[in-house]
Amino acid sequence: MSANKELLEKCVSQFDISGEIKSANTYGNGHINDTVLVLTNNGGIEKKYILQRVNSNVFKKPEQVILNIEKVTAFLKVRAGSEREVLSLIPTKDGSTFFKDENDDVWRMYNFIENSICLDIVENEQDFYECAYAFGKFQRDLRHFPADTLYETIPNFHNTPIRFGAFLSAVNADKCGRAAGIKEEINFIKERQDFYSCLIDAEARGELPLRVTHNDTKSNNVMLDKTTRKALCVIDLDTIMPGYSVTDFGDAIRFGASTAAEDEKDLSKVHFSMELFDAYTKGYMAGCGGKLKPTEIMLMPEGAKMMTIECGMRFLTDYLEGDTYFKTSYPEHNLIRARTQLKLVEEMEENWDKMKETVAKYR
Ligand code: ADP
Ligand code: GN1
Ligand code: MG
Repeated sequence: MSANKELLEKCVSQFDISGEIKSANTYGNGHINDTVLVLTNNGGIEKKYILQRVNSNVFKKPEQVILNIEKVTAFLKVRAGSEREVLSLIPTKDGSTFFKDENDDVWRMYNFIENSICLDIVENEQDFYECAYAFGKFQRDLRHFPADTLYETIPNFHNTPIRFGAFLSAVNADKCGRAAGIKEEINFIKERQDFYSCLIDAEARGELPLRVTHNDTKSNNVMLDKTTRKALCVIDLDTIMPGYSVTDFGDAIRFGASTAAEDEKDLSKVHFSMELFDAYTKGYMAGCGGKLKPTEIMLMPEGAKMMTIECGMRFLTDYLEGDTYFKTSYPEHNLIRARTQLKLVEEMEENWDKMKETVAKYR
């Protein structure tokens, strides 16, 4: 999937940036898009940009992804204190917000958030609090954004019953002959099927409002200031769509409240941390600034468990279908990722009462 040098140079040259291009190299640890760090030199002043090829296998209408981002970043810019607090699309020389190459792939460029870091593994509670605050504030800042103007860039993205249906189809088709080797994981997911509609049911009862949500709230989608480690900017805006606050909360927990990486092979290192859960809950509530309904706050543990088991079934579905969705580095990568998710689900179930007490404490 990585672009050749010639194509990269062509793409970079489309955008309205000044100075000589010093380098353009693959960057970051995302599972979806191709990300390139572009370094320029303008009379001795170096400047960085982020160039990305939108994954057209995942986003079937990439132009709609860019249109959503245009609207949301313009809305957030008015509320931001500085240019490090919001992504800005750099226009092309002919004034467009993206460039379409000869393969019909869509490329976009962003300002680089300077002197910042993002966390592939959360090392302490304070950093996680900051990530939570950033996503909570994002929710609060967008609460008056007109949700009906957004395209649904991936339909039913966090609709777990539909994800479960896709998982069952992949098990039945068993395209790569991998199902026999993962019976235990398949049973784990099937045993919990009564749970998968609980958020949709809560929405139907009026307990869970639809909001503008980020839908991919991993800690490596928040930039923190390198020195102060305070939250600066929420990135990876491709999946902004109407959704539930509890799934934004939950996706962050599944990724960040683990004591190990998402693809840790040694499951004895993978634990659900109640300390990190507590820190994130506190930070998210503070960031949201009291704008959540009590009923949705009480459903946050369900959001965490739902996102974790949903992600587990998504990784397993991709494993069964031959690894066509998530980027993988070795043949069992999606299976390894799925196993960490299922381990976390088990430990969330063991800690269920404590999770409920924690969210009640901060309500
Ligand atoms: P993906 O959808 O593949 O996860 P992201 O948009 O999250 O792509 O980008 C991948 C990584 O690139 C991020 O985790 C972050 O490290 C880095 N990155 C992306 N955008 C920026 C930016 N504007 N400034 C600094 N780093 C960025
Ligand atoms: C993908 O793009 P990235 O790496 O931030 C995926 C998320 C998954 C995540 C699992 C568009 O996120 O939904 O939760 O991997 N993004 C998309 O790590 O499918
Ligand atoms: Mg990302």
